[in-house]
Formats: sequence, C-alpha cells, structure tokens
Amino acid sequence: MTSYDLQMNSDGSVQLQNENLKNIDVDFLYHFGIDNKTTNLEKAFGDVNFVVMGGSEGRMESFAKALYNHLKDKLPDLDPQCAQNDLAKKGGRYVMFKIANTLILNHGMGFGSLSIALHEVLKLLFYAKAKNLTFIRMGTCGGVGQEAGTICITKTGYTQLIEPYFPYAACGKVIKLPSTACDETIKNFSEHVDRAGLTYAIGNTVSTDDFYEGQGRTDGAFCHYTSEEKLQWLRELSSVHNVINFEMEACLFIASCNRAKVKSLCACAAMLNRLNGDQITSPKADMVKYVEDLINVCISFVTEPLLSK
Ligand code: R2B
Ligand code: URA
Repeated sequence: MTSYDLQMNSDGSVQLQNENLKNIDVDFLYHFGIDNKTTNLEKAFGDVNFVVMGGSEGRMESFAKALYNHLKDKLPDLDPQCAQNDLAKKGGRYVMFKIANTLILNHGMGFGSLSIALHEVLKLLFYAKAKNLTFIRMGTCGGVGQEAGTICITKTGYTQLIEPYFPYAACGKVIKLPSTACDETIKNFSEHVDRAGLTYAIGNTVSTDDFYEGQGRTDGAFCHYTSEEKLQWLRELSSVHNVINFEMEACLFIASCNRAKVKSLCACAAMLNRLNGDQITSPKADMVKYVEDLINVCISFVTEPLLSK
C-alpha cells in the first residue's frame, strides 16, 4: 500500500460510525471516569487539535510537564495546574492531561488497552465537537536495521503476519481496515525531526501481540526457532517489506484513526537495532535522551500552529 485517502470531514472532526450512540442518554466513558452529562465536554475539550498518546503513564506525565514549561510564558492564560490535573483519575486506568490545544494520555502496552483508550477518547472528542484533529503515538520500539536513537516514523502498520491492515474482530467475524498513515502528516512531522538535527527513518512497522516470540526474540520464556531463522526473518522484513521497526500498537492506532477520519502519526524512538541482538542493554541515560528528543520534536509539532498565530 503506497498511500491512503483519508476522506476527512471538512472541519477535521471525529467521524464516529455507531447509530446506537444516538439512543444513549448519558455515555459514561468508564475507563476515564468521565461522562457527557456531568462534564461540559465541549467547554472542556472543544479546542483540542492534537492528541498525543504513548504507552507509559510516566512518559505522558513528563510530556505534559515539558509542554506546559514550553508554553507557560507564551500563553499567559494557561492554567498553572494543567500539567498536574489528571483528568482520567476517577477511572483509575489511564492518565490524561490537557495542555492548551493538546490532549495527552497513555494507552498501556499492546492492542487491548490501546483499543479501549481509543474508543473512549474518540467519543470524548466527538461529543466535544473538537476540530482539525491529529492523533500522535509517541513510543519506543525495536529498530530493524535502525540504530538506537533513530526516530522511526510509520508509513503502514503491519500485523505480525505482515498484513497492511488491522483485523478488527466483532461478533465472531473479522473486518480488515487499512493501517496506512497520512502522508502529509508524516512529511510535516519529519521536517520537525530534521530541524532538530535528529536521525529518522520512514518505513513500515510491524505491530505484534507480544514483545518476545511475536518480535522473533530468542530471549523469551519460550523459543521454537533458531537465531539463524530469526535473522533471516528480520532481514526479509527489511529488504522485502521495508520494515524499519517493531512495536505493539501502530497498526491498530493508525487503522482506528483512519476509521474515525482523523489524521494520525506514529513516531517511535528505537531502543536497539534488532539485527544486533534482542536484549535492551543501552545505558539508561541514553534511552532517557532518545525519549526526551522525541518529546521535544512532538512539542515543536503540536505548538507550531499555536505559536505561529
Ligand atoms: C513499545 O514498547 C512497549 C513494549 O516494551 C510496547 O508498548 C511498545 O509498543
Ligand atoms: N518496544 C517493542 O515493542 N520492542 C522493542 O524491541 C523495544 C520496544
């Protein structure tokens, strides 16, 4: 798949596809502990343009603090508490912050918890009538032929069987929806990475259900293949399928954003080059720096429309 025509709503709003929602009087977003009656969602979230998601709570808390520090002197009306105010606290499952035009939340590891967070945040922003939306996943990954520190930007998220769609299972049947990201957003984002002087690669991402066997590691609790078979697979992924990295969410993330007609981008910092090994043994300070670099690029990307006004 080379490109995907998103066919967005003209105002860039979320397009839900569920007639049943019209018959729900109060929609309780259970995992966020937020509903659309007791909170005025339009007032609270109507000005959101970017949603930045990542796996861990700590990374998203750091992102919220860094974005707040970047903006506090430039936007005098910014709430001084916004980087501490966890909006999903009542749900007890995710953390969520809103800093100016950006909603920040974690999604946990893998498709299960990501899927729940996406259903609820898409409904939240639909009820809020938010416009011109771009969803970003800011994560970590294993590079395939990419060295540690490289920012890997996903063109198409593949399944672990190297298919260019996400297979949604419902009522015992599967529907397959395309998982190719928006070219324009990739181009815009990569210009920000370039300007920061960081190394990046654009290519396909394999999103797996598992960190170990799913990604062909030989250091899990189980392993039924040889190191040679693993390397042969990794080399084939790179040479035949233009795969640059492994992680555990991009395929679903992009497919769900496409389904809701919002722009999406997945950018992940490589923690290692899988052609050189399986264990992640880079010094802690290096890994912290890779993530900080990615955070700074995302901040540059989401604040550009605000600060160029
Ligand atoms: C990257 O890192 C996590 C596994 O360590 C997973 O959430 C992912 O996609
Ligand atoms: N996350 C993954 O899913 N795989 C890696 O190798 C590193 C981070």
